Amino acid sequence: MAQAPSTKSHTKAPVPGAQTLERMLYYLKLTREAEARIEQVLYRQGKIVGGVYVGRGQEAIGVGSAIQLFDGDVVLPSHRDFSSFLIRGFSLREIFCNWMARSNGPCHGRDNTLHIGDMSRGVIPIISHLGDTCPVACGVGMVLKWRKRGNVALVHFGEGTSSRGDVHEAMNMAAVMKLPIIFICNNNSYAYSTPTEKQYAVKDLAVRGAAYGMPGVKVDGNDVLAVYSTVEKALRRARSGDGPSFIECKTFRMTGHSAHDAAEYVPRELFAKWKKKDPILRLEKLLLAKKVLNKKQVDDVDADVKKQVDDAVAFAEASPFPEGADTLEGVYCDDGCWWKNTPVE
Ligand SMILES: Cc1ncc(C[n+]2csc(CCOP(=O)(O)OP(=O)(O)O)c2C)c(N)n1
Repeated sequence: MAQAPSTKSHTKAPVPGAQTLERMLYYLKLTREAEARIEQVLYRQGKIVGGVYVGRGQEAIGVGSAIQLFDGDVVLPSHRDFSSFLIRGFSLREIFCNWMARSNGPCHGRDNTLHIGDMSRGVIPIISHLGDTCPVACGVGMVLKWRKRGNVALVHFGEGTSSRGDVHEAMNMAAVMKLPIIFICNNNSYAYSTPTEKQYAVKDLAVRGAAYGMPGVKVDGNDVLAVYSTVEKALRRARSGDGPSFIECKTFRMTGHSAHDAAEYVPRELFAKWKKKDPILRLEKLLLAKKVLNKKQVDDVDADVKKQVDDAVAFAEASPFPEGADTLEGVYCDDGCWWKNTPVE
């Protein structure tokens, strides 16, 4: 990843070039294929440790935002933002080892799913207590502001999470302190089995931005280019020192809440309606129409993605589980603890 450029130099959101468009399609497809393998194959084979939450149908949000981050920026993903991990440099091998609780995974089998993070890659691990990531984003935002390098924190959460008190407190604090944070609400229409109309009384959550004193924008979360340009504007604002933004990405959860949930409470016609707006097919169609890629190149991406997922699964399956005693190592902090020995910049 490159350094953050001067941010006051351009006022219009740039259209992504061919290389970025190709990378977007690649990460969309890689995310979809990897999650499908986890949810529809490995979970059913009993090889996944713990629950499985995927972001099928909402991949454009993570891709359209993380793809434009720089060195030193920080992302705080939600449980459905697989792509943020890939784009920030986690390998599929690491990720699959974590889902399968193998000792080669970042958690060495001590935690599972996407509960992984790495400050050197600018990723804060998912926090299970929904909403808690937003105050943490404020802490990150304060450090980034003090460092004065034009970096931002980008935090993802669902519309259900957006009703939690700590999210409101964090957004208020970020606005007052002009912290460089982008609050991205992945509004996928259901919080577990609760539809939006049973959860909040406004039509669009985006209106809340103004209530905190920050821009609030709604965007089609299934259109990766719309997400890209909306996030780009918010990034530019944050990098310039003008403070946070709130972006509501409208999308749909094309699965149950998790792999054990058949989502029988969701009317079937909603799936049919949103399938027509599939973010991957939309971008693929556009790139073919604009001749950014031809059919053979798209097929090559599909084959490459499948090969990479096959490789990661094989690697994880061949990796050992941790030894019993290892599972406690590094869980409690002692004098060798990394943060006690890390000088504060
Ligand atoms: C504080 C808290 N309450 C409840 C849960 C259990 N839980 C996990 S995901 C989820 C649904 C959250 O909905 P939303 O924020 O809209 O995100 P989505 O799962 O739709 O992406 C719930 C209730 C939790 N992890 N933390």
